[in-house]
Amino acid sequence: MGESNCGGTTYFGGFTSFGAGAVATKTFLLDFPVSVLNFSVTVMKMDSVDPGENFLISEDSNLLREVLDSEFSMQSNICGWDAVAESYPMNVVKTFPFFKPEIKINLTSKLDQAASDESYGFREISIIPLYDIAIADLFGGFSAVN
Ligand SMILES: [Ca+2]
Ligand SMILES: [Ca+2]
Repeated sequence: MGESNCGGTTYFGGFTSFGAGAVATKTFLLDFPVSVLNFSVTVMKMDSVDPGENFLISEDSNLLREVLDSEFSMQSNICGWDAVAESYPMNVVKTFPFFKPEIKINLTSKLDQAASDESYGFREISIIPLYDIAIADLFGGFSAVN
């Protein structure tokens, strides 16, 4: 899988790169105990994605978020072979409980045609740990300093 350009912005995947059956997977190590994660990724629908051909974000085999093709604020035929080179990225955010030392992210879609006909591109993945600690535990750990 490679990169593509859409409206002057470089995306991972996208036109001629991420079509039917494409899966992007990466495991991120978390070097500290985490109880809640905030995951975000910027997604761009490209060319002529058909209704219901949604973008899927999973943690291992657990679906975190199904991004509907209709959620994108754009028309069809953006950044395809004969298409308008404009960019309408959408930031997708999901916060969820998480208790493992690493997280395997899978990005795929319900596209059923070649990447030269319909595709999704993505960029700017972030994984932010959120500590779900009771306030009593948090302040209980401090020592008094005069
Ligand atoms: Ca299709
Ligand atoms: Ca097309």
